[in-house]
Amino acid sequence: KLLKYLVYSACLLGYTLLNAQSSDLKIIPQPLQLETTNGYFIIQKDHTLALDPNFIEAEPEAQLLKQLIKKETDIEVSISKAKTNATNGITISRNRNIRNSEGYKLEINNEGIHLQASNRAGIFYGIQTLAQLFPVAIENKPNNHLPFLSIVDSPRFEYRALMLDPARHFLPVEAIKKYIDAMASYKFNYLHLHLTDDHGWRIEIKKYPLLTKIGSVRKETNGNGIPRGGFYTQNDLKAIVTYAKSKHVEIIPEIDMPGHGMSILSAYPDLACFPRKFEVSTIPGVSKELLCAGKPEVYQFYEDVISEVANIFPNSKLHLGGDEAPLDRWRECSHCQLTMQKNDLNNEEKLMAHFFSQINEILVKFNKAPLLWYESDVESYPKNSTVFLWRNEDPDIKTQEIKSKGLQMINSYGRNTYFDYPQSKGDIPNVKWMSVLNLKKAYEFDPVRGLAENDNQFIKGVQGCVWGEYVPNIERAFYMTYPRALALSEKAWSTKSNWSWERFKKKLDKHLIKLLSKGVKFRPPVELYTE
Ligand code: TNX
Repeated sequence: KLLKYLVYSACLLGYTLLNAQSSDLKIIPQPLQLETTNGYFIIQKDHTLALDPNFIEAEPEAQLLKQLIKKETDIEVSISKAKTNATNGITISRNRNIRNSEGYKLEINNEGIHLQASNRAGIFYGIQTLAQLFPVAIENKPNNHLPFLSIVDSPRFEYRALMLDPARHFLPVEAIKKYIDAMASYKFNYLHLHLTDDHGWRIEIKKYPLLTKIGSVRKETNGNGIPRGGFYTQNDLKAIVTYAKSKHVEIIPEIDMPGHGMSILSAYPDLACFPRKFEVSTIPGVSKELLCAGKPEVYQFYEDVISEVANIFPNSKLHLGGDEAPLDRWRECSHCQLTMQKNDLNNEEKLMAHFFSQINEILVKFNKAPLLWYESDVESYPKNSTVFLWRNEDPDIKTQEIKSKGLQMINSYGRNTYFDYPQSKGDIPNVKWMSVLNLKKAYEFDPVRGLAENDNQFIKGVQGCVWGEYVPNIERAFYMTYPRALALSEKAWSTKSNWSWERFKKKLDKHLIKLLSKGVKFRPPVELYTE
């Protein structure tokens, strides 16, 4: 395995040296506007970093920039917050004319490095761009020389997400933080955590201690020899939220309902339509067991859970899952039939719509809007829902369906964004049903599916999903995420006119080396270097 890795690295290095002449700046995602001129600004010991006194809240970003410069050049610049007219050196200033709250301007000229934004997030993203301008060792350039340029940049989409699945395989807090570090440098701003599933319940809920006591533990391993189990305390999750915020990433928790709930039923079997002994699932697949839409205690359970979840995650979004919930049990159950009669519903699909409208009433109390995996057989979703396109069915038909229902959409179309799928044949032994999703296919993704600008406003963004059935640890999660997430970042942030597979390929080498230097082990995209 090591040998294979060394061979890959050697290919990479060879390719890099061949490309070292390229004057491309290799920024991923590609900025909106980028102009370059000849020359370099040289960072020197006596330079200061002047932070606009009207922009004092950007002090954490100023510190970040100071650390970046120290790491890349070993030069320690001092931060000054006094009003100054100095233009020589490094400046961070507020520019309220930059309308997009994540947008920024970055100028590097013979006077210095000048970064402007209207909000902290913009400064943060400007710094991420700047970080990519420092050379990697094999480029053989002095590390304190930054090329003259002018960048005006802002994101194409407001929602740019990756998803991890610690429900299938638990991932420790430190692992999640490391994941956040890497994604933030590519301007992703949401991390969706799939916290509950058949295979494990991962959030401490004080009112229902058995959820973690029983529901987070698996009886057996899944053939990989690694015992399954683990959960986050509420303080763990709060620490993740705070950490993510410092990187301008918002955590979206998912409580998957009414299906994918074997871990709940193993702890509280009375929440099923037909209580019996249930067990936390050990093999991948879709279960027929749902929480019972006809039992009032189910809604009480969700209200209690959501109230604790709302206290941990302050943001306004809660993912309710809603995927893969076969209706068999509801069809057979007298509680459900009664509920249907009482509410004048004539089929179980309407009961599903009723279920989500009940849950949405709870959400309203806690000031949350629902996110859901889109299923066309669900009669309707609450009006304020944002749904995720995901199934490998005709995506254009689904997109139109979502549009006609007046819902907002996130594009996480499986064949382009499911990073649990293999990057080459045989990458996931014994799993035949997943299609191969290589880097090129990830780059072919069109989030708005060719719709015209005036027709695609309901599409709010994109998400790459690293489902966890075959992802036992964070190393594997990184291997599956990169470099495909670099392709996705360009689809999430850059406008269509700035997409170019040929240029992306040329930019890649520098990023792979940067990722390695951060300890992120990706899958080498060998097919690019051998074809
Ligand atoms: C479908 S996508 C699922 C997940 C699996 C994934 C595997 C979705 C909403 N549900 O439960 O992990 O496929 O690719």
